[in-house]
Amino acid sequence: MEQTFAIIKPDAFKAGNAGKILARIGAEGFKVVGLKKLYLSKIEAEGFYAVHKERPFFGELTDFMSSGPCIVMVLAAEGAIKKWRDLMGATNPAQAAEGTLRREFGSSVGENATHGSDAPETAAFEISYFFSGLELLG
Ligand code: 3AN
Repeated sequence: MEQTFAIIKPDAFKAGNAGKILARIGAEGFKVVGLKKLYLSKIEAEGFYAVHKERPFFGELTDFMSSGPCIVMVLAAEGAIKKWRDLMGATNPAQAAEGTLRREFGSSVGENATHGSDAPETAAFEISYFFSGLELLG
C-alpha cells in the first residue's frame, strides 16, 4: 500500500473539526499509520514548506501553520497520494468539489483545513520530516 503525509491544519483543529476529518479518513478506507498533535514553530513550518520559500505567500503560510496546534498523519491506502488529494479537493475551498474536505471545512486558499503530499518524492520527504521509522511500526 502507498503512504502519504497529511495535516489537519490549525484552522480546522481550532474550529473543532479534527474529529470529523478523522471520521472521514476512516470512512474512506485509509489506514492511519502514524498520528500526532504538534504546535509547529515558525522555523519548523519554514523547513516543511521550504519548496515554497520564493512564493509571495510564504510568510503568510508559515505564520498560519505556526499559529496553533495541528495534527500530522501518515495515511496508507491503494493510491493513497491521489486518493487523499481527491478527498481534500482543490487548494481554494471555493473551487473545491462538493463533498471534499476543503469545501466543507476550508475558508480561504490559505486556511484550507488540510494538507496532502503531491507526489511520492514529497510524501517521502514530508513523512520523514515528522516521523521516525519507530513511530510508524505496525
Ligand atoms: P496544495 O496544498 O493544494 O498542493 P499548493 O502546493 O499550491 O497547494 O500550496 C501550498 C500551500 O500554500 C497550500 N496548502 C495553501 O494553503 C497555501 N497557499 C497557496 N496559495 C496561497 C495564497 N495565494 N495565499 C496564501 N496561501 C496560499
